[in-house]
Amino acid sequence: MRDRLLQLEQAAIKEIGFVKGKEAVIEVKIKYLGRKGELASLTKELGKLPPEERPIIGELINTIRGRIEEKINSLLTGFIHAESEQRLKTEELDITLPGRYMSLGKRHPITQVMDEVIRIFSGMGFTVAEGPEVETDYYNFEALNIPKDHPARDMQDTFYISDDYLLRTHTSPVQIRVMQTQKPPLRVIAPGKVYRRDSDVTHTPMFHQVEGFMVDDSITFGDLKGVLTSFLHSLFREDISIRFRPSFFPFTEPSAEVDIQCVICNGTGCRVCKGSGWLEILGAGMIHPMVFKAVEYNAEKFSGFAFGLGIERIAMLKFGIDDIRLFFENDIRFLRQF
Ligand code: FA5
Repeated sequence: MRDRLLQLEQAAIKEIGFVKGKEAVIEVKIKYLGRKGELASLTKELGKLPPEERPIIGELINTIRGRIEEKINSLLTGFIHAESEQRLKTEELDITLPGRYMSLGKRHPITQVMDEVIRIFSGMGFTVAEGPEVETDYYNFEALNIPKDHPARDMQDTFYISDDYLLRTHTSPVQIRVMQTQKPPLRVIAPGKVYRRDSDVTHTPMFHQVEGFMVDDSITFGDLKGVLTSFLHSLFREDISIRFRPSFFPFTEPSAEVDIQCVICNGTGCRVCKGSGWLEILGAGMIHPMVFKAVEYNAEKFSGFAFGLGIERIAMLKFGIDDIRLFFENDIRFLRQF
């Protein structure tokens, strides 16, 4: 048995000496050391030996297995190393090749302007409130001093869902919702989507407004002008041309609209400003006593101003866009510019 084991070792070592590649080494390993290999079949014969010889031969088998294994493993490591050296030499990395372009998403220009507006008002101490886009007739009109037969309902072409429910036409209903639940002093903005049956170069059926209002015991029209002027100076630039124009809203008295000089034509007149040289961006005024009555505020004690600005119009002026509908066509070539 001892001789046969030593012969097996010699044969294995001789064979290992001739192998030329990784696969061949693995084959030799399986042939001699595998579960059904030659060493395993000799091991099976251990049981036929006299008991006193078994541990001696058993130990010899282990030693031979160790020696063959050591030779095979060192050969295998050599082949693996040589193979990787070879790959390093042939597979060169060309670091001058251009990388794969990963295009990064960007915030939509309307979101950018919205975030900027919220940032500026937050800096002036305004908090943010939200309200539902599907509103009741009461919040969108009645509580804002626009009863059912009021001609002002025609100012905002409404998408009705039923007699009582509609898509809000402005963010002003949020004024009512906030004043019903909070007491003055209040300094609140309410950003969101609004809907009207409207479509041309300066009107879209869905657009964004930011409502703002301030209520305390001695708020004046001067505060309204001061807050809005300082907001517009931060949003555009200090020397932007602004004008306050008298207007009418049933929920404010007195009321005004604010225009900004048209940047598309520099005030000379174009299709965007309809030849006027100005673009209207917001409506505003002192909160009407009837609105205070609807939310059970004492109009003798409190006064306040409110405004509602159109985000798309501001974005048109900021980025020099001459058709509001471009913001919603989702043409990637247009959106990539911002
Ligand atoms: C209102 O919606 C009033 N709720 C604003 C207000 C609030 C007045 C608080 C007084 C007190 P108006 O309908 O003018 O007002 O709209 C406000 C702004 O929204 C406009 O100045 C304009 O910038 C923008 N806007 C109006 N209609 C559209 C439209 N279809 N598409 C895009 N922007 C619009």
